[in-house]
Amino acid sequence: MPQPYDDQNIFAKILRGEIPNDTVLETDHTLAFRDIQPQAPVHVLVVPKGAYVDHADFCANASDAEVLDFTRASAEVCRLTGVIGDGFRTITNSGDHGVQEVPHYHQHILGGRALGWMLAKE
Ligand code: DGP
Repeated sequence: MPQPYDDQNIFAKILRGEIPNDTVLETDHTLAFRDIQPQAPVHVLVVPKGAYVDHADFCANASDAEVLDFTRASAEVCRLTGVIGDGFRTITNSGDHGVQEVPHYHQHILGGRALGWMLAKE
């Protein structure tokens, strides 16, 4: 059973302008801003403005316009931050195993250095 959307989550507050952010790009349906705890020289969060809890919620319930806008915004963030040439990684965490901390769907874009293996080898 998917959890209900919590409009007090930190990204909802950022989207409402209640908390400042370092914006990289804003479009009709998407806001992209720098992560407060960057794990690489470039670490940007791409966030739909709509109230979607996680990847499954966004993919199932966002409109075509929102999905297209999000996808194009993500690509534009890569271009604006200059990571395309050397490469980058996109990550979406979901649920307990994915360790999603903020319950508003988002994509991480990481780059600016060699990022190593996708997952730590055990
Ligand atoms: P995740 O585990 O995928 O839900 O990652 C959430 C990310 O959100 C994490 O890298 C830290 C970032 N974050 C948390 N609070 C804030 C905030 O207030 N501002 C910004 N810019 N990023 C935040």
